[in-house]
Amino acid sequence: MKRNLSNVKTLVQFITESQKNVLHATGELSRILNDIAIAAKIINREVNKAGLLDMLGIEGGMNVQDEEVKKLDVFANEQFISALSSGGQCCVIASEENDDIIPIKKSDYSKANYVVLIDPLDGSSNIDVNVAIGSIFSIYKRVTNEGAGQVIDCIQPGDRQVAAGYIIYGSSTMLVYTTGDGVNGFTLDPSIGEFCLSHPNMKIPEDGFIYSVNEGNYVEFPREIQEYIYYCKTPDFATGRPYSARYIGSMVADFHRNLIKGGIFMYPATSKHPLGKLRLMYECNPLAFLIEQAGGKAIDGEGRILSIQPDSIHQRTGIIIGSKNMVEKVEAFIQLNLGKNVYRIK
Ligand code: AHM
Ligand code: MG
Repeated sequence: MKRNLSNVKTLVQFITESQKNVLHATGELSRILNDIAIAAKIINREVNKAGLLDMLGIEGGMNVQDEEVKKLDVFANEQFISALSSGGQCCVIASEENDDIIPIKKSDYSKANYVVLIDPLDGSSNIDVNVAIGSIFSIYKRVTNEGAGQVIDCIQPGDRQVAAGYIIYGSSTMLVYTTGDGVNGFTLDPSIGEFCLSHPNMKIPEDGFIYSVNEGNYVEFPREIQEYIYYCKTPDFATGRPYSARYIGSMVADFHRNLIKGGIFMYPATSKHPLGKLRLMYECNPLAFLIEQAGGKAIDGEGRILSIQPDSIHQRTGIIIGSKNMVEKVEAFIQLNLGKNVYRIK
């Protein structure tokens, strides 16, 4: 069936209309979201032709055109930094790819009220096998008053995010985001080069039938996670068990599937990663904001992800995120094991 273009709402139109509903909106956040979308389209183009252009090579090598090869994650990082630096709304960027914060030095800071944290290309081990990967972003208001942003602007608890989202480069490319008023998904229409509203007001089913975890780490998991995994596999007609196991190894892709179908994603602390593997500021907080806005839950094993007070930009955490009733079931297993001398999630 042919789509009637008059019924299509682009991301730019949606952002502009949403801004009109916010009293005293200045357009600064809208500009940042639009800049992120532009960077995402450029990254999408390179992701799509990665195999053709030898973009998979080692950074610093040469491609067939004798151009310097940049790995895609380095390329994606540069695109986001460049897009966010040029607008004048962002006072500092923190990226999973950079050890230190990236303060934005502009002569006019009057509108640089925002802080953006990015995981430019998550799941990058999946690039060279043509499996879905993603970019994740998280936006805060600055806490310092003026000048270039500082670390303190970046290490705010997740519940202070003003917007968050991700781009998934999959069988189609989607941008999904929230500004704290629900979650909306936009699919990139390559024929017009625009993200178009395709998944309005996304809600995760309260119950799900999919669990996503790297079960290869099973013996290293805390007792409660082992017990929950056993529960997932145990047949029970009333609750639809056994559940299906699905694990891509790209958090954005696992999250996106679970958001649409219902499910739970877990990356608990292990003996190899005693503080968890995934990054609080770049991966867990933004996805936790999205899941709560979609009606789900995200915990670290002791409490809500969004309530964690971070102490460094690259902090790691365990995470259990997804359908409300599934996460609450894990919480029940945690309660059962409280006080027992077992290896804890945190
Ligand atoms: P990355 O930021 O280096 O790409 O690592 C994060 C990724 C997540 O996307 C994914 O969920 C996880 O690492 C997979 O890790 P593992 O291979 O240990 O299961
Ligand atoms: Mg990552």
